[in-house]
Amino acid sequence: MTHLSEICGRRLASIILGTISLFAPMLIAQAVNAQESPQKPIEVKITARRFEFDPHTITLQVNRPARLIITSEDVTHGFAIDEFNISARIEAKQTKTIEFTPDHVGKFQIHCSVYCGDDHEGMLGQLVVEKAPDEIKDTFDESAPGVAFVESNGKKVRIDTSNRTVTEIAQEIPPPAAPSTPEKVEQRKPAVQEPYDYRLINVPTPKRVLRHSLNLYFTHRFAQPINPLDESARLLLGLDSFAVSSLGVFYGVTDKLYLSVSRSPLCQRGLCRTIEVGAGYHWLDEKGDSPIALSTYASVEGDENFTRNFTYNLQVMMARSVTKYVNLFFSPAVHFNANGQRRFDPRGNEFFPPTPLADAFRQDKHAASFGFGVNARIRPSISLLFEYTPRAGFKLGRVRTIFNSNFTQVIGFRTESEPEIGFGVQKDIGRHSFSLTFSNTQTTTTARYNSSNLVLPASKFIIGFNLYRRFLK
Ligand SMILES: [Cu+2]
Repeated sequence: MTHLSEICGRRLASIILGTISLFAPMLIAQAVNAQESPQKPIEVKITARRFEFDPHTITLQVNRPARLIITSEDVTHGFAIDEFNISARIEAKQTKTIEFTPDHVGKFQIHCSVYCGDDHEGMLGQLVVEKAPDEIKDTFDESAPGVAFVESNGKKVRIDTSNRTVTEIAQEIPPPAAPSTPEKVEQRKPAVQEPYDYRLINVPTPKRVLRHSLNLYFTHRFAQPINPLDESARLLLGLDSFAVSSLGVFYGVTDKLYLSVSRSPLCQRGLCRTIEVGAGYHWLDEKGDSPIALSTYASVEGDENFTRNFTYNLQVMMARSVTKYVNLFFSPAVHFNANGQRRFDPRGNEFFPPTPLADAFRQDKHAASFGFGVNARIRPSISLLFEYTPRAGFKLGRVRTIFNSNFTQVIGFRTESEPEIGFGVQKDIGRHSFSLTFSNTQTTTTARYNSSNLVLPASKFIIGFNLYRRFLK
């Protein structure tokens, strides 16, 4: 009896020893690992270049320190993971090391936080934080004496000392850890950046105004038509002539809603210092379900620094790409009170001798405009622009006096006006865009860009430029 139990005991001991020797290397490795982890972080090398992170996805372990060694291959980039308050700047061709310990499991977006070019918004990566691998677990079967389970790295072994067997058990339907740790997939879709600017020459586009971005635009229109050249050459093609400069800002309240204010000195009969205040809403992007990009805009213009002669504009801006490089635009608008207070009609007392006939000459009070446009990207940062804006209702132009045959008496009036036409070339440089423009209008506010008191036919364009600059974002 004693002998037998001795033999049994020896066998039991040898089985356990054998099993332990089987798992010992793992145990030791695990122990070393556990000891090392506080000092030795997981090291990941990442390359940042326009417009990607390489590798795109990095995997770390929760509660295990990590060291990210990020090198920029070209220009200055940012490396940001909002959930872990990481935001680093990697100077051009430099390397930066970030150390941190992810404290929760999940998938998180990595994004570039320093503007680096046209497709900056799409410069994204992903951080996956996983659970640490399972440690060795051993349990005894309470109901069957002499039976033990050893579990490591997803493998489970059953050791039965009564019949001296070691069997690997297929994991019972693994109680999925998923419900207990719902992985938060944070995929913030970057706002789409359309391949065109906020205006062609004058016609506005449905380009999205980025949330919390402040945008500045500056337009400049000279007065002297380029044609005829023998006249304009003396004035450097008009560059020496009297010019009209307008300045505006707009701010993205959200990725859809924006507010704008601009000031333009010119409307008609000299200066009228118009201030335009408006709000726009970006409804649709061309990607996804919608065949077009669509924004709407409403504004009020008031002369003499927003104190009188108010005009109310409602506008819809639409765009559609026809190829990867060409976009078509249509931006119709209505301009209520565009000739309110009869302010563009002639007055009898402006003539000598006073001409009561002038008081009877009335132009329409309201106006509508239909801005058509196209842009064509011919180089990665250069686009050609064209637009055409016919109008209905009141057309700002020039009121001509009609005399009798021997020029002694005014017998009537007529309005001369031309639809707005413009073309230009646009160059984008980072957050700037610059357009050299040729158009037959000098005015740039919504009620006036589509017409001008210059009354220039298409053969007599003036030079101008538009300048956009995005701040804060
Ligand atoms: Cu960037």
